[in-house]
Amino acid sequence: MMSASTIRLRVVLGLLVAALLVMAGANSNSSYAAAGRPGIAASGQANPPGQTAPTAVPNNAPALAGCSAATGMTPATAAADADTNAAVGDTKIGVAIALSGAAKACGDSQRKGLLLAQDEINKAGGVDGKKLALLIQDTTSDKTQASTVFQNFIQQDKVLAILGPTLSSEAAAADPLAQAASIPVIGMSNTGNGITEIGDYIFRDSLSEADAIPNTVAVMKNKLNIKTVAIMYAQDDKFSSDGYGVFKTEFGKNGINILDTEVFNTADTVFDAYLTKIQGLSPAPDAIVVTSLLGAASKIINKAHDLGLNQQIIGGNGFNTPLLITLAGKNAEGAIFGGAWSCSSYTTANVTFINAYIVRWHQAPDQFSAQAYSALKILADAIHRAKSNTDSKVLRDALAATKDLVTPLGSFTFTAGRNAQQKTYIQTIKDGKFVLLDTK
Ligand code: 1QQ
Repeated sequence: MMSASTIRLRVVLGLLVAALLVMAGANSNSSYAAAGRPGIAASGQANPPGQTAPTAVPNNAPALAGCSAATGMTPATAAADADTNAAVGDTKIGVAIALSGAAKACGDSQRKGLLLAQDEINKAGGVDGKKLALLIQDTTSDKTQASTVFQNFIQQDKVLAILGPTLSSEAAAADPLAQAASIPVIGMSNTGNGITEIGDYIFRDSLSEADAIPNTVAVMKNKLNIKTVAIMYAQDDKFSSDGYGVFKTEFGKNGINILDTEVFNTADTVFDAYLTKIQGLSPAPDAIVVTSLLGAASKIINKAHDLGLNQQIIGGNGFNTPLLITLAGKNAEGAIFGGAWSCSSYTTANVTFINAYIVRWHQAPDQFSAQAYSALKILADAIHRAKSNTDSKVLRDALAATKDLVTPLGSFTFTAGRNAQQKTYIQTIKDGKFVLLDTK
């Protein structure tokens, strides 16, 4: 029989251990500067720099708020947002995003995701005591300007790494410059083919359309019983034309017949002729597939509705922003598309991100802000593990070694090819909100 004193001793010891654990938890939230070592999060995963231990998962209210239409989404003004401030000793990161032009909506979301992540990291003392400075430059959605921005980051600003550019078209032109200069790049929204094949300094945390679209097509076949389609894409945009290629291949594999293909340019604003031709098809296609950026996609959806075309609309990565609801309104209801992030994913990291984003920007985040936010956290974690904020070669290797990092995108690991590997969320728009499509 255990003596009274032994029991008392054990209780005291137990309380002591618990107190120590709590104190260890509190410590972990301070910056690397203070503790110099990562803390422990609920998942047992090390806290990346600047990420507070996840709060308890609240019920679904915040997430639902995160799924709403893009209320209050104010397009950024390029000039005002170009930030080149870096204090001596700061770790300089180049950010090449589209703050004007065809991809402006995505660039604005990326800027907001990055600034939120930067706030969190720097408020926690930065990475190993050094603040992250984001040198934000507007690529204007143009590949030549994107290359100029990269060149300036490499030759003038001597950045440690580059985040961006927004479009695959821009990346195909600019990324080789960074590869040649051995400057690591993380693409945050590049979903086109062959981006990371540009070289071993090129990474992306954005799921490629080559990975996402086969899942969308499987749903078209197995869940929606679609047998015939008309497909529309922008020939002068790499993401759009690569997306068309993937859809075409997958339709071939799944016995889905392409009745008509309509080719347009990103700057086009009038789609009557293309849609009237589709309306004249007999038999009519079961679905209209659109792989293009947001601007053209929303105009096509509105014009199809005006012409009385009521086919199922299927989209690509360009649909992954609630601004689609703002621009196409009720006409966007029922559109189906695949993506790499969902406001309906209730992981602690995602709900925490959605909460913080809504508090910071008074609006819902989207996939592009989640990928940008995650990209800076991935980069900060790699800088910490590289134990250097000057050596891009060591950083490249640390990035390649990123494994199971907790992010709003889920547990993140780069593939051997420096791509993202994630599940595809098949979403639709219902009552003005993004919701997961029940694919069972
Ligand atoms: C790409 C895309 C675009 C939709 C990003 C804005 O997926 O260019 O790769």
